[in-house]
Amino acid sequence: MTGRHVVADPYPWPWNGDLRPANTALVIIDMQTDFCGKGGYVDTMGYDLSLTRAPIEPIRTLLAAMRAKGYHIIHTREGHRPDLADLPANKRWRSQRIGAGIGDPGPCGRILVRGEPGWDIIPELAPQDGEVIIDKPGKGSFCATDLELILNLRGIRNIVLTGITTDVCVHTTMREGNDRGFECILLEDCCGATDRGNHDAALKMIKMQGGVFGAVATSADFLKAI
Ligand code: C5J
Repeated sequence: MTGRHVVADPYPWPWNGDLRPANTALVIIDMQTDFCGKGGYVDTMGYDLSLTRAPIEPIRTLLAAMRAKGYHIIHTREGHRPDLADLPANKRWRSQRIGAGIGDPGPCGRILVRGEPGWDIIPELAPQDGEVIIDKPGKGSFCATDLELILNLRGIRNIVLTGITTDVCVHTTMREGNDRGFECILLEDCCGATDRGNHDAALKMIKMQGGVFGAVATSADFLKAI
């Protein structure tokens, strides 16, 4: 086996050993107050914030190392236009049904609305000047965004997935990226879900069929490889 590989499950990643800063992006998904901060969307729904906050420190360490080595860094934010023109009625209805209406006022401003305090990326993982930020109205980062164009223009082939939540926006983005031919890896300690069982199930799904969506590793093994 030639090239550079991460010890990963179910195969040494990436498949072709071509792991370089120029062709690899760290994608940090939705590390926003709404998903891991007090008074945000996830907190309003009553889920355990310790689960979605768990990846903050591992991502911070990884981010510092990858910045230092010159890897592409991409952040995403889930959120909607203030006039809610990009919010599907059924998405709004479902959130209102459980008392966390997207677009409605909350302790961190209007829930999941662009420009509101809850929609901001948390200070610990704030983007630096020059890093790409993708604003997305959906769960997947490729849907109704320019992410694919940016990856292609930069010659990026490998995507390192981190962020929250493992089973929703991270998984959807991994599936979208994989279908587009990108080589994806999810770093398990750099992700979190609102339910531990869902986090574990999401990791298991990736590993089926020889790596149906890519591979899974720890950030420690990833850092060793780079
Ligand atoms: C959710 C996300 N769970 N960022 N969004 O609604 O995973």
